[in-house]
Amino acid sequence: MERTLMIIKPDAVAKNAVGEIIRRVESEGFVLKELRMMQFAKDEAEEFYGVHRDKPFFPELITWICSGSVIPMVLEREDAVVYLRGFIGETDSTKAATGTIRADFGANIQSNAVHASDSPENAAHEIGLIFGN
Ligand code: 3AN
Repeated sequence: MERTLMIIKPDAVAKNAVGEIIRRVESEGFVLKELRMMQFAKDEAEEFYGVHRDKPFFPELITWICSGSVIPMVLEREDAVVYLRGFIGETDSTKAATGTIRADFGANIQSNAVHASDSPENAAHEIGLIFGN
């Protein structure tokens, strides 16, 4: 069994899509291990998205992710990291495959409904940042 971090982002929370997104991941065999509702402070968001610090979209990303409530959760399943990344669809919601969470609930490359860790190492790091060790 492997654990990954998923975050329901401000756009999807504002759309009342939380229940449907959790229903979909549970239907795929993910087991919910931790869950909270929070709003990122600027310094927390900058740490969380630290790998993107030098990207042109970084300031806008930080402002946006701090703009409303988010719902991070730890999900457990066999092959959780790779499976969830495939299941949510690609980063840009306008390009994500039909029926994926990002296609159904996101709008574009920034407002893309959910975050999912991209490696087991990053999952452990991100889970630690949000839920402690
Ligand atoms: P993913 O979330 O699929 O791993 P990353 O790590 O490349 O994608 O990007 C992290 C977040 O940064 C994305 N979820 C998105 O909200 C934002 N982002 C990525 N690329 C862009 C971009 N070109 N313009 C605006 N926001 C972006």
